[in-house]
Amino acid sequence: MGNLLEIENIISSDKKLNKIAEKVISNQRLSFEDGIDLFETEDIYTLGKLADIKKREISGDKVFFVLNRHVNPTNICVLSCSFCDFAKKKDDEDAYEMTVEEILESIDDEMHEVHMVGGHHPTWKFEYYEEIVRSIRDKHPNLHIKGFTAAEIDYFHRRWKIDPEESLARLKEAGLTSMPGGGAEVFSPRVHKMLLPGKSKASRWQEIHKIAHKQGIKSNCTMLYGHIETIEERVDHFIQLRDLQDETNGFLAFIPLQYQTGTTQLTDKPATPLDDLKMISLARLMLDNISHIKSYWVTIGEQTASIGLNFGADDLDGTIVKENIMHAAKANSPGGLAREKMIYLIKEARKIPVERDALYNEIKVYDD
Ligand code: V47
Repeated sequence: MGNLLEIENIISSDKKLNKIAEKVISNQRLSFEDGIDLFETEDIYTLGKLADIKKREISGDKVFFVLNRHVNPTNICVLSCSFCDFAKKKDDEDAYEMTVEEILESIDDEMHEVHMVGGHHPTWKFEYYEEIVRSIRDKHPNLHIKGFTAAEIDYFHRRWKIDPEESLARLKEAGLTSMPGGGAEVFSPRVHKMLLPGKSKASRWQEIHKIAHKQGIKSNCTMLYGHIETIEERVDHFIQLRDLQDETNGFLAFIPLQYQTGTTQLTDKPATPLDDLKMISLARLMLDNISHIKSYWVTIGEQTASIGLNFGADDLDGTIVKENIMHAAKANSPGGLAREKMIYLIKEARKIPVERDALYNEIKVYDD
């Protein structure tokens, strides 16, 4: 094996990393302890290189992006999660509610995906959400509608007694094609208890994704990092996601979401670019059964996101047009990126840009 590491030119001064490298090269699954060692390594270059080797095994030199639009129908939310700047109460000055017409106006035919998530509205009926999805589908039959976090699906049950089997089946019938990964936050019961009063438990998030996968609805998964969570809790989160994927094979992509301190200020030590790159690399190495890892420019900025494409990520997410959740928490990134900018960032990272739809069907390869 020593030889193989030499051929790949990945000999590190960190002996533990060399051991893990041997496992990666010979396609062995990484353990919890490996995950901790990877987080603790000071050799970020070898870590990135290993993750890039793994990435190339899965998607070659391709890096995906999608022409999409984020739609957040309302920011009114019954919850008060301590990390969230987006949620407002009905009487707040900046609370808003969108009509179906306003939502339709914000979508054009060039897009391939609508990403729709919103607050847990106290009085909007489930039927209104069905109407939104159906209206988008009727007006844009070729558009993929990725919508509703597991937390929203759980809320429909708690608020309207419509269980996830029924709400997901009805939303699918109305036109829903996949689900975003939000609401997972960090699975640790300790973190949930401290940050998410009233939000459904991690086990419920997992249960709802299982139900979606059973119904043929693919989904994404996420981790919100850089607040009060420990390294052990991060690695445990990865392993729980990997176990779930072994069971259902329904996850398309993992998105590391860097906590934006905004006004909630849960930490005075927000994640640094180095931490962002470690998260991307670890995701690629630990989640050996999830095809795509996003370098989410909205939370980590265009610069780090572009570097992330050489640290294991194979997806730059989308053009988005107008992002609300992270920008409510004062994210520094622009509200949206043009297609040309995404192609430029990917090419500059020496990768091949591939425009995709929400299910990773390739629309156009920019290999000129
Ligand atoms: O679940 C809320 C997060 C998530 C903050 O599936 C915050 O393709 C950082 O899930 N700082 C929603 N994050 C966004 C989301 C997502 C985004 C992009 C792509 C996909 C996908 C999913 O936003 C929430 C929560 O974890 N969030 N507040 C904050 N201050």
